[in-house]
Amino acid sequence: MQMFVVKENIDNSACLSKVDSWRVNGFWTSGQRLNETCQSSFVWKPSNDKTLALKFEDWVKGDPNCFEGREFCLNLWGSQGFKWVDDRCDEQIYKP
Ligand SMILES: [Ca+2]
Repeated sequence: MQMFVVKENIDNSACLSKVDSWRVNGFWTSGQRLNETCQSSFVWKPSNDKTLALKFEDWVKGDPNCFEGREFCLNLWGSQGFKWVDDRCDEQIYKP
């Protein structure tokens, strides 16, 4: 499984173009809540010492919902057109 690490602020069409070229069903990105609390905003974290503000958002309707108070990571969900979903960071989304 690949991780889509956003290293610079790109627009949504560039993001989706990259995703589509990989032909996968979904994967994690470097998007995370700034802190592990549901009130914390999402940012891109290309490394432990760097954060980037989101310049666009493309959430699935109803997300981010921080379900059960444990969804701190951002993935692109294939069955939802690679829109964004917040999910548990330990969730295994790759199913061979
Ligand atoms: Ca969610």
